[in-house]
Amino acid sequence: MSGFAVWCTSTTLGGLNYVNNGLVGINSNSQTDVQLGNGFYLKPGQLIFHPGVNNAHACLRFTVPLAGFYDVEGIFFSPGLPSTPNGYATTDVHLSINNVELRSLWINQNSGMLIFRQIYLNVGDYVQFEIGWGQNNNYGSDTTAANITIVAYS
Ligand SMILES: [Ca+2]
Repeated sequence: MSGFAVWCTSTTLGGLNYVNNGLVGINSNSQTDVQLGNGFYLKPGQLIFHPGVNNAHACLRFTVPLAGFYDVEGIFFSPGLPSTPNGYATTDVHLSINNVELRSLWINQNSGMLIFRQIYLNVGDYVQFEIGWGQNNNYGSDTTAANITIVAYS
């Protein structure tokens, strides 16, 4: 699948790293959609993450470069058509700052969002979105798209 960049840890219990520990991926094409079989359907620049077997959480982390007020917004949804395996992710998504969870939600064939406005953050704080395997306790077909926006007030 060309144009699809994947990040995962190099630690493995045996087998594929992205299966054991989850993954973060992005359609790195700026002009072209990426499609995998009848599953993923990712617009240019679309970010996704996927939990690992045994509920290993994949995470997206932003480390604060400058102290100040920020708006943090994340929108999450299944990246496939409803009739395809990746059209019904069953996951749990968590938002934390410095390992303190602020909010979480379930994704079950739907979409959800986490929004926090005007949060004061210090240099080096980290804002983290994590994904787990959801209510069905299975990581299969759990690819979840993430549209995350973090904006600083000047
Ligand atoms: Ca699941």
